[in-house]
Amino acid sequence: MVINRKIQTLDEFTIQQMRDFPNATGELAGLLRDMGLAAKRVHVEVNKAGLVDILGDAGTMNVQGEEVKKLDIFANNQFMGVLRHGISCAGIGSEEMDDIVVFDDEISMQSKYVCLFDPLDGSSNIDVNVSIGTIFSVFRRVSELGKPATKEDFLQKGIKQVAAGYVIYGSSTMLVYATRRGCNGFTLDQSIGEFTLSHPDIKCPETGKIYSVNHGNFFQYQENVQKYITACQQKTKDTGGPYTQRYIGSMVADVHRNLIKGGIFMYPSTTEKPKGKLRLLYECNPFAFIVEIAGGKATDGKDRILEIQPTEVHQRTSFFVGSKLMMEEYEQTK
Ligand code: AHM
Repeated sequence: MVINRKIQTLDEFTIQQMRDFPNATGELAGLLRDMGLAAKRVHVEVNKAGLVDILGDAGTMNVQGEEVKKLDIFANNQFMGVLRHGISCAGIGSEEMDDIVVFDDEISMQSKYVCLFDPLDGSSNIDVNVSIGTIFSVFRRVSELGKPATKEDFLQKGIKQVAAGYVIYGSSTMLVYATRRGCNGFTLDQSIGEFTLSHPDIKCPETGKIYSVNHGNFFQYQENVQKYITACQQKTKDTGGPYTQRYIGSMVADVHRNLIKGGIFMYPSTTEKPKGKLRLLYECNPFAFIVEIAGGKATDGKDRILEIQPTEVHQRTSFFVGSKLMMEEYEQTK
């Protein structure tokens, strides 16, 4: 049998990266491995979602007599479970839970990281077989090791993230994560059950032709946003266009596509949602970090997302993210 030595798994990659740092403890590599493990379990479940009639609806018993959980609850339990039982995480914050959860066993209290996540983003797409995802953000604790994590560990500016990533459950399942050293993508090779490096050193193209926004809200957006969207529609060959509108309604899928192909994603505030819809800590911060590391930009329409001082775990913000030149074009629209 010929073994393809070019294949590098997520574990091999993170361990190799760690070797460059003589003082590294391996905790971050462990945390990323844990996230990969939970992602694989969610992948299996997401791929069964269409069989819900056979396996049972949420809240009922499936054919094995097990209670069927809603996919987002299932995903939350998986990510929380691996982090609780791992050795790298002192606590979590999740879209699915009102408050942070602090792991107060002896081992977890020695861990230097906390993690925030949206276990299953794009919930409106779960039942219709459209790509959904998981988003996560990792901070180094500011509280004392050996003691329980505190809210301050979670309410740090996005710029302080040590790592951030997402998993897209799409035509294939991919895990993408960024640290200050770069952004890399791993595709799940189902034949060996491992995430393998498929998109090394991802760079967001400086510009692109895709804009992603919910057009249904057009008349609720502020004037400069309406003007920018109109300008996108008016692009011709002579002005760098024509642009294409692509909006799935799963941010993970929309931003992933624009990260790879070049584009801009916008979820502006609306008259109905003046603070925006998306969550700063586990939706916008991680994507802002990933896209900036890949060379793009992210703002709330005015200020850099990563500089916002959070005041609550479930805080919302308007969100603009994507290719550098497209973001600058938006910023210049008055
Ligand atoms: P969710 O937390 O209910 O999944 O909502 C988050 C999702 C994002 O993935 C997506 O970009 C946005 O909501 C779509 O919202 P809308 O349907 O208002 O355009």
